[in-house]
Amino acid sequence: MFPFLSRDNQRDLQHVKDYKPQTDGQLLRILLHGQIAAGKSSFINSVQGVIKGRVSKDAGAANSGSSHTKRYKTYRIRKDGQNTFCSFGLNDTMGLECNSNRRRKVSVKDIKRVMKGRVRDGYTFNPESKILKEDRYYNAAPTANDKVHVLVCVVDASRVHLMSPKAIETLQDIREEASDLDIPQVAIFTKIDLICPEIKKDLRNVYRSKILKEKMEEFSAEVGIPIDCIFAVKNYHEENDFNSETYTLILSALKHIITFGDDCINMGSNRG
Ligand SMILES: Nc1nc2c(ncn2[C@@H]2O[C@H](COP(=O)(O)OP(=O)(O)O)[C@@H](O)[C@H]2O)c(=O)[nH]1
Ligand SMILES: [Mg+2]
Repeated sequence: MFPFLSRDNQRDLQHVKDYKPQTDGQLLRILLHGQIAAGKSSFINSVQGVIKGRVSKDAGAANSGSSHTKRYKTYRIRKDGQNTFCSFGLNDTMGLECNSNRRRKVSVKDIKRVMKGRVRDGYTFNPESKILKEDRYYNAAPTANDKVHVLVCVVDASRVHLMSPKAIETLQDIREEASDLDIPQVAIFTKIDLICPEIKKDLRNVYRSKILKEKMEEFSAEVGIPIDCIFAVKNYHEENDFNSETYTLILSALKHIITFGDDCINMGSNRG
């Protein structure tokens, strides 16, 4: 365990590790999407580091230099010293390309199928075509465990102002598809250390930063994700990046994501 953990951190960490959906054996599935290099793989690494209490890049998802996740994979996190896994899993999608209409549509369709649980682990995304029903990784009969329970849009805070109208439209489309499926949506702003010298100096300034607040408000208005569903993090990125502040932000974002996902699971089971 990291030596800097506060009592609150320890309590929240235990909460996240102990989390169990009401139904036995149910997995809470968190789906990350967003543009290439937004920090999706790094966020998975950060979450793994937070839970495991240590950082090791090779244990996680991000390999420096490779930003293109093509294969669909569920990342489960083993609880330390135990042979059990946390009750949530993270999935990463191939980074969205928003340069041409054709690609855009395919991405949205594939993400919709992923949300419905129709894509099995191991599927290699193809930007030229959506998954076919004949594909061996196509899941014709998804169970509650295959479906996505919370959708997380990962946003590079340092480049959010550069997003093209098409990119924004794609995010709106994905958000609407998720709404149709009753899947809650949140956003995570990464790389906040790059946008504001005050934040870089001290991450505790995150709540005081005007620059960050403006960026979040603008994104919220454009994409339609409420401001209180947007969380800021600085990912584990370089050695010694973990300290009390980075840790607290990541753990807090994870805790909220799990709460949203749990609501979705309960809603589904109530509906029968
Ligand atoms: N400074 C900083 N760099 C980050 C942060 N998150 C990710 N990165 C870097 O951004 C690059 C792309 O991240 P990656 O996780 O591979 O993006 P992905 O394509 O969305 O999976 C990598 O070089 C990361 O080290 C962050 O919070 N702060
Ligand atoms: Mg990646």
